Amino acid sequence: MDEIKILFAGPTGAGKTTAISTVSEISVVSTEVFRSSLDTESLNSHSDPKNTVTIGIDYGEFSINAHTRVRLYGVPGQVRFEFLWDLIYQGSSGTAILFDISSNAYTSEIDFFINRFRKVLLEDRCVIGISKFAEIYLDRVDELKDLLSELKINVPVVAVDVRNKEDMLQLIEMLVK
Ligand SMILES: Nc1nc2c(ncn2[C@@H]2O[C@H](COP(=O)(O)OP(=O)(O)OP(=O)(O)O)[C@@H](O)[C@H]2O)c(=O)[nH]1
Ligand SMILES: [Mg+2]
Repeated sequence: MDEIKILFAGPTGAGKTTAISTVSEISVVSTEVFRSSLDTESLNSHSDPKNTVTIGIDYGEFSINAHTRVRLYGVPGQVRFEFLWDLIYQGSSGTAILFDISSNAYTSEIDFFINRFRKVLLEDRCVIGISKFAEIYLDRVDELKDLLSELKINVPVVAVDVRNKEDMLQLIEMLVK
């Protein structure tokens, strides 16, 4: 059995935990807690913040075909857990970075995460997933694409509904083919 490790990264509220739960064939191991006073990021960036945030890692898995098992790891988006990102990245063969395009902090989130993962984006197999897309945000997609081309990063950018299994399988397939 082949094994492929995929990392999900991106800011809090982008949909990493949801994405992994959507495709996993096992009950997802996750470390969700109710938001605390330490969590200022989702309060600042989301007009309607979700109730829970990940403080450890999410883990799920599924078979992409008879002989390949995909192992999915999600890291917490809050920067106070940044030390986990490089740790969990080790040994992964693909990285998906998700952004909530409706976030109030969208510009600073793309700027921070694209620069933080610049080396990975330049050298590894990656895809950028845009969650909560709507046409009113088309300018924000251009903003992301401009940032990527400025940094000479050439990775696919796709709109996904992290709650939709087909969408998530398509995104993951871009990383395993
Ligand atoms: N209404 C709506 N909700 C969405 C959409 N996409 C994602 N969501 C919701 O957005 C939230 C995303 O939360 P999580 O999956 O916990 O985000 P996360 O990236 O794991 O966040 P951290 O663990 O804090 O880093 C979930 O409540 C989703 O149901 C969408 O298109 N529409
Ligand atoms: Mg999470």
